[in-house]
Amino acid sequence: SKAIELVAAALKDNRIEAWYQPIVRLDTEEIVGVEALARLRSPDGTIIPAAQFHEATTDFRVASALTRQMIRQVAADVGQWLRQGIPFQHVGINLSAADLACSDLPGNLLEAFESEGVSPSHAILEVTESVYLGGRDQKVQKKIASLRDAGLKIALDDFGTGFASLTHLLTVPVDVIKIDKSFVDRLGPGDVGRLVVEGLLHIAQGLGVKVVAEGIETKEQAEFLLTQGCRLGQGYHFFKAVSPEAIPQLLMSRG
Ligand code: G
Ligand code: G
Ligand code: MN
Ligand code: NA
Repeated sequence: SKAIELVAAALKDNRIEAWYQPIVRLDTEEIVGVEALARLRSPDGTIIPAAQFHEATTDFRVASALTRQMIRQVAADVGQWLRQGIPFQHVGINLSAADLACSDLPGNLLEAFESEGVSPSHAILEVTESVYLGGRDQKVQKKIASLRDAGLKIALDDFGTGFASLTHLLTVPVDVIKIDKSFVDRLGPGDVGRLVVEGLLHIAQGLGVKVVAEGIETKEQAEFLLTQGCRLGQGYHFFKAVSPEAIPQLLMSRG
């Protein structure tokens, strides 16, 4: 497809970049982490968001190469920030189905981080249900276990949008749940989103799992989430993804 060719060409020419969206404490708006988001620089210099080439992650070869490039970039950026003395905590890295099914993760991630002198405990792997593929697969279970043994954390991304979200809480060791934007969009009185968020926060609290609400676009959403006990969030109300060059100053002033 067009997206696959676009990404394959960009990988070849080194035109895939990691940009970073801050994750904040909803009470103080302090930045507690960032999510790495792939951006494609087209030959004319324009930045293309992942939404426009996301389909490429269905091609296992291109998807593995994309993740490898993102991991290398993230490790290099975080290494630089830490050496500069920036108060850096966590970076979320989005995985594709290919990464747990067939690529050499965790090996390449641990290698990339080690070569930049970055502890893997700074990384949170964001896996969606489709990435996890049910979680009963022995190979996938073993990879997740060895990643966690190495100090990485696991976040369930787009939580609530799959067919078996709750089942995943039984089968995957989870450190963070990311509530999908589709629920955050529907927090009005009596809205289903509100009920889902309330229920999820209750479940997460019982499990001792952190919750991040995604796609927060208004002050009202942020305030409602906070009153419900959701402590962390991300979204355009706070920050869009920014280039790596913008991160040190953001973390120095808001970290
Ligand atoms: O950044 P944006 O809103 O355009 O992202 C659109 C989609 O692409 C989201 O589902 C996001 O999780 C996904 N995405 C962004 N960056 C990456 C990446 O580095 N790897 C993978 N596999 N998915 C990504
Ligand atoms: O699937 P995932 O949760 O990784 O997707 C994250 C994507 O959502 C990113 O590509 C990011 O650009 C986008 N995003 C982040 N915050 C907002 C927001 O407040 N509004 C909208 N529309 N998109 C957002
Ligand atoms: Mn994500
Ligand atoms: Na999401």
